[in-house]
Parts: sequence; C-alpha cells; structure tokens
Amino acid sequence: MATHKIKSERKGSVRLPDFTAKTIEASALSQMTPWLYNSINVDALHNAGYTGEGQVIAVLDTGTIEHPDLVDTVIGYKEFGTPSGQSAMKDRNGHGVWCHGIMAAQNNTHGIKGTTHSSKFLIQKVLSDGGYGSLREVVKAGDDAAANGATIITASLGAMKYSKLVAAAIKRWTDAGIVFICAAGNEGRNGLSYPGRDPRSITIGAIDQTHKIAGFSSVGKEVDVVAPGVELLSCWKDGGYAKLSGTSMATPVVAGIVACIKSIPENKDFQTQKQIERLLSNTADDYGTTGHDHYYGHGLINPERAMNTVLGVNTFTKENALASLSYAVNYVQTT
Ligand SMILES: [Ca+2]
Ligand SMILES: [Ca+2]
Repeated sequence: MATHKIKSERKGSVRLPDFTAKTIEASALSQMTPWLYNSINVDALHNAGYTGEGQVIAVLDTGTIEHPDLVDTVIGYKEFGTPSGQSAMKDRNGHGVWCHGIMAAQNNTHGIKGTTHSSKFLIQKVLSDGGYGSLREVVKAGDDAAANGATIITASLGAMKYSKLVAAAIKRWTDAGIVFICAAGNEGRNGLSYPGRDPRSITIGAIDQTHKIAGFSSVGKEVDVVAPGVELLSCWKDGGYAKLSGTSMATPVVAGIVACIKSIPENKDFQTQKQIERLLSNTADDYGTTGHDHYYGHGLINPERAMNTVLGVNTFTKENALASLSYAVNYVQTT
C-alpha cells in the first residue's frame, strides 16, 4: 500500500479539498466491499432492485478515465475552462474517477460495486489535474448538465467565498427539479466552503468506520447529513483502486443513494431538492448532540429507512425520527 498526500494548487476560484490516497493491490478474482456497505444499508435498495435505472448524474470534478469497472457508464464527457477540445476522457488527478467509481462501479466479479451502478453519468471536467478551476465554469458545466438531462448534480469541490453566480445557478437547477449535492469541505472547525454552505445545497459531512465525525469534516449549521468518507475504496486513475478520505468521498456516496431512491418506480413524493433533503434528514440516524448539530447535521443517512418511507412501509417524520433516538444510535446493519 502506498500513501500519497494530494494537495490542490491554490489557484482559480474553486478547488478540491486536500485529500490522501492509499493505492491498494486488488484481487483479480473477486469483488471487494468498501466499508460503507457494512455501515449503511445501501444493499436494502440494491436487493430490492433500485439501483438508479433511468437516473443521470452529473459529476463536476477532475474528469474520469476508461476504467475496467466503469465500462459503458458515461453518456457524456466534457471539459470546461480549458481550450483542449480533446474528446478522450482523462483524469490525471484521480479525484474525479474516484467519485465516478463509488457511484458507477459495476456489480461484477472485480473491483467494487458502486452505490448506483445502473445510473448513467455526465462527466463534467471543471477542475484541472492540479485540482482547481473557476466557479464560472462550474456554473457553465451545471447548466450544460441540466440541458442534457441530468437528474442529480454532485459537486465535491468548494470555494472560500460566496458566489452570487453559483447561488443563482443552484436555484435554477433545483427549481428545474434537479437534486444538487455538495461536499461540506475539509476545513474542520474553520467552517464550510461554498457552495456547501449555500442553504439550497444538500450538504454532506464525513464519518469514519466507527461512525465518528472525521476530524477534517467541516463544521457548521449548514451540514445536512453525513455519510462514510474515511479511507473508502473506489476506482483510481491508474485503472486500479485506492482508499481516499474527505467529505468529497461522502458526497457521491449520498448522490448514488439519492439516484437509487429517485429510481423507485412508486416514488412520486420524493424527487425534488426539498423533498430529498427532507427525506434524508428525517430518516437519518442521529449522532452527536440530540437533534441537528453542526458536526453531523441531521445525522448519518439511513438508506433502508429512506426507502421504506418512500414505499410507505414506515412513515418517519422529523418527530418520530427523533423519538426513536435510542434505537437509532445503536442501529447497526448486518448484511
Ligand atoms: Ca465491480
Ligand atoms: Ca445530532
């Protein structure tokens, strides 16, 4: 195992949160299980046949590569902010293919299984190989994705400053029925980056395998929910696999689960940004201080409870989600 610290260049108006990557040797003979599957019950959705069929997810990141576990998952690849004009997919950073992989990796005999392996992907390369870009290009890429059928936009990136342009774009996208999911940032107690702190974003923090908030996970009132995001295994830029840590990692985990939820044929009531935000928040397992807090937000997402709420098998409101606290805190999935 080799560990690399990957710092984004301090250029542009928006950039990747810094992250570390541990590359691993994968077995050619079996599919590995990222620990998120032992932590939250995504398999409840997958086993019921809800794997994101019909959903189109735009990934605003550093691009992707032709990876053996991601064959036929991309329906569009575009580069923004560079005059490249090149059509071959690329990601020399690795962050983008990692995010693409944790959602899209095929359920087969090698690598990993992505959280929404039936969805299709618009890969919008808005960040350079050095991990930086411009918010103006982020807006262009989101608008382009919206015009090309995106149902979800996931953005594992952030800026220090508020941007009026981005705020207006998020309103435009979510008003059009697209779900916008964004990383809280890796600044810990220094607070959330933007657009993670935009009130319209569904904003994701990161927990580790013991369900403790990651030390880097940005703290603030705008955190909506948390998801696994420490030393999590996904696809890597060398065609192999690597364990990465960051709220960047937790964000596509959630985007994939949202795709599965949106793909439930009976689901008419939980499709829009507000509806999905409410669903994820009200069905989350509370952690930290009781109720919403600045570390865990509403808590750890609970895909099985969200699914059952959509299907009407249970009807978790904010009130009864909180009332079931002692159950929720000790809730451990065995799959
Ligand atoms: Ca696989
Ligand atoms: Ca809490």
